[in-house]
Amino acid sequence: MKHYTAKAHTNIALLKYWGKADSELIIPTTSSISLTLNEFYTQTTVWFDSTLDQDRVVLDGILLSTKASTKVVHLLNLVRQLSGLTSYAHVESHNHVPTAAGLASSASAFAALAGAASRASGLTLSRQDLSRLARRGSGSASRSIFGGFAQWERGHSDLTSFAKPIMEEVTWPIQLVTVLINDQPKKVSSRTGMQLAQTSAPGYQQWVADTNAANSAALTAIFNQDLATLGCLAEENALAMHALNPTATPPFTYLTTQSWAVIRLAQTLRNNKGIPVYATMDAGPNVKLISQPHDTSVIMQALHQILPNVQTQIATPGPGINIVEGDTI
Ligand code: 2P0
Repeated sequence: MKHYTAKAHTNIALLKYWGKADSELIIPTTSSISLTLNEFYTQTTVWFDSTLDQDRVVLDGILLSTKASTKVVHLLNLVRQLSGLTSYAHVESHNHVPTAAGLASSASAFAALAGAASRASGLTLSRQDLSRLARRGSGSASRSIFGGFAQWERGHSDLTSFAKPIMEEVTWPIQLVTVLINDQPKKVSSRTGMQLAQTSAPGYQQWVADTNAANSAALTAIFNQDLATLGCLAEENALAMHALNPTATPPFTYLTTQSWAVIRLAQTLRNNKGIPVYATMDAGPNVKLISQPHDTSVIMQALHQILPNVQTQIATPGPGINIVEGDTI
């Protein structure tokens, strides 16, 4: 059967998804807002093959075990249900989200898989339906269908929970400086972490209410190209999310002493030098600094003063998913 290849970029949430109203369908408790990044992406080719007796998933040249491919097979099963196809599939995926970039690849991976697998099965889904399908692989993947700023509306059912574009062409200067914090603590997966926070952190419902309320303010800030308001909303939301985790049972945290030093640095650069730089953090210790390209050298200088050998990666707004027939894009 025909081969299809999809390229999807990863995204960073400015207002976070941290908990599920329905864990089977991956319906979130909050609407979230993200920025898709140009520099980091996954490229995936899928073709169905009636001679296979199971799905065959190759990631960066390595054939995955049945256990390691569980989430991929789950998404392929949904594609088979939707298309009526019964064959198994070949999946060949290349991640251009280096572990060293400190960014999660599940958003780009499941968006690319949903795109390539749906087209290879004969389906031609709208971007909205593609977002719904990607969501079933990993929640944040719903947002990687779109470029630039996107909003995942939490909705209340499989049909109503999907991402939509806010501003796909970002013409104002915004970048993300990822600060790589190396002394990574023992890892709690985001799936486990969000479940622990949701089921046992006393302030969880307040965080949900605040995040949902912040969505409309963030939309206005994006339309107004207002980095200061957007950055403050993002930093507040990330800090509040990370404040839940140590109050969960059992308590946990993703942030280290070095993460806190970088968060404080952003606050100091703002308060003492008037530089618009705002921190956001996901399910790990790395801090991402939302900032303007214009301020890169001041930020780097300040960073290297507190963490002399720290590594950084700069990312800018990127495009939505691209799907083509064949093996390359
Ligand atoms: C986000 N994160 O909004 C949040 C902020 C991490 C912190 O989405 O369980 O891999 O597969 O739906 O999408 C990471 O969680 O979780 C995530 P699942 P996912 O980007």
